[in-house]
Amino acid sequence: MTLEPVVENEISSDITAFKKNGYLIRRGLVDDAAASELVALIDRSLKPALAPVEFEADVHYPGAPASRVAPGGNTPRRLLHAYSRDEQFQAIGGHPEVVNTLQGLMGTSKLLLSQNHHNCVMTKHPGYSSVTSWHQDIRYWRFDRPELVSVWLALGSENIDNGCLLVLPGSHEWELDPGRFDASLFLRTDLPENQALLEQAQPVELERGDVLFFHSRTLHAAGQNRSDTVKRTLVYTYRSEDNLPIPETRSSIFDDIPVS
Ligand SMILES: O=C(O)CCC(=O)C(=O)O
Repeated sequence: MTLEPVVENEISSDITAFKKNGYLIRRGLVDDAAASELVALIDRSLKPALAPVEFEADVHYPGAPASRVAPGGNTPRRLLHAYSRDEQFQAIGGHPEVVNTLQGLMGTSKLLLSQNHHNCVMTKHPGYSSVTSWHQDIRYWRFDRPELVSVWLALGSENIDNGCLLVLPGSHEWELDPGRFDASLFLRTDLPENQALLEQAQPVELERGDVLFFHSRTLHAAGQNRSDTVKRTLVYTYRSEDNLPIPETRSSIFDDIPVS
């Protein structure tokens, strides 16, 4: 009798799902103790908000305070440069299960974590959070190939009520004319030809310790936090060794970190 190689099968079905959908969820990838320690660390970093910080008022997204001096203007949106802030953040960046999953999804053994993209703790506070419209992350990134993967670690429940991510499955493969996007490269929701796409939206509901892996071309969006607790998510982006940032662009400012 031959035994089924269970782990191999899981990995290959994950790869198939990722190739089809442009995203993959791995439940409970980070254990509760590590996730709780990260929550405590993040909360210590929010009061007072430790620089570098991006505020809701800086993003100018729908629902954001108009300026830093408007009501809610000092609400943090992102704790930037997460990787260099603390060893606990670094541990997640190089977490063996994260790296192992990425190697399978990206078909490479040599992975680097970008210090230039995401590399932040996204927070969504009750009261003053904003809407993120439909976009592909790659729109402002510059690499040899538009093939990066982001890792989104939920540090609490993420659902429609608190502004979880929404994705358009399979959109990483779509070739859409430039006219389907606005001047800031958000998908235009006013166009009738985009409605059929938007109807395919799926919420990515997560619990603490769950990790979403998503392709840099996957269209995604998120709503406001209408709950009464802060939502915290750690987000990193990875490239393979042979997919280089274009020199002198935003993608090449800081060195990428080898994680395998
Ligand atoms: O509002 C959110 O949580 C989504 C953020 C996002 O999509 C991004 O920063 O690329």
